[in-house]
Amino acid sequence: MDSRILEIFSCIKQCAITLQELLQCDDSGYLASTNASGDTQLAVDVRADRILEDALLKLACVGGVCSEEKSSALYKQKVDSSLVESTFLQLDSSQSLESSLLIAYDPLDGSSLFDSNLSVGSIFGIYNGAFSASALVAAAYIVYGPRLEVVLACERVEHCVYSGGQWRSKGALQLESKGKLNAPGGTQKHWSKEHKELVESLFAKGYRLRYSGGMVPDLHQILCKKGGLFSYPATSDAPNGKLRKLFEVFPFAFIYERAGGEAINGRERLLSLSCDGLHDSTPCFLGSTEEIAQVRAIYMNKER
Ligand code: AHM
Ligand code: MG
Repeated sequence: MDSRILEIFSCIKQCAITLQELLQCDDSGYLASTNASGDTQLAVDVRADRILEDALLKLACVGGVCSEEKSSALYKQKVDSSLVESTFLQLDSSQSLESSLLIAYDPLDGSSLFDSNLSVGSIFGIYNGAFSASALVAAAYIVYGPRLEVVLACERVEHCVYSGGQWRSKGALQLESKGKLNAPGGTQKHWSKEHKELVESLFAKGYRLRYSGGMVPDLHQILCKKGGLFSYPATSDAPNGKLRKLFEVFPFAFIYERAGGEAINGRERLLSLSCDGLHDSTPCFLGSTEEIAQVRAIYMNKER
């Protein structure tokens, strides 16, 4: 594996320990501020964002970062790989470096679950030179649950658990062609007729509802149980879905494809989609191949 990606994975594992400690605090309060998507920020969202920004930008191989909590990307100047923070430039989001890895991350996904002590996560997409799906070369996520876990995807999808002060590999995660779990996101009264048909057809086939409201634990559960479907569709109140391409959807699409599954927007492969803005969102369906075939059958039939 590319040594730069190994270095980033190692940094993510180190940050996971720090962030897990941060989450032990009892501060589930909201701030007065909102992020670029208009979500009210928690104090822990902002603190997690800074911890990751500081750690990732210290790596010489990282040329820039952007996050769900930032309105624009932060790029290093091209001239020097040992930059200190004061020499970072904040540039327009359309600018990118040619030869450095860029990281898009969601520092604390599902943070609205934090006050009720449900699992939350962090998500990372590692992009080569530009924030676009075709430049995605690796992805990772952290799950803060009863255990601290990370999943790292490059050629394969490695599942690691923090135990006894050490990271241990639990081997590769691989999906079977069909599962039993159904995790349908979005407000039901805003679902389309096709989406209701899809969800009902899965339940009629015996699928079980497994939806926590946190995409990291929901998608992690499907991976660990080897199959199923996670969906966050277009809805009447959010025609482009809710989940953001760079920080959430593309990294998980990469992970699911590497694990033998598929990831589409209803018709097209998610990793073939363009991305015009840092905070663009898309409808998304991620799962094992049989469930994705059912999504295609229903959604593509709609267009005939
Ligand atoms: P966030 O990044 O603001 O936390 O929002 C993303 C989360 C996902 O983890 C989850 O799948 C989705 O929002 C849940 O949304 P909903 O409550 O509409 O089902
Ligand atoms: Mg998120």
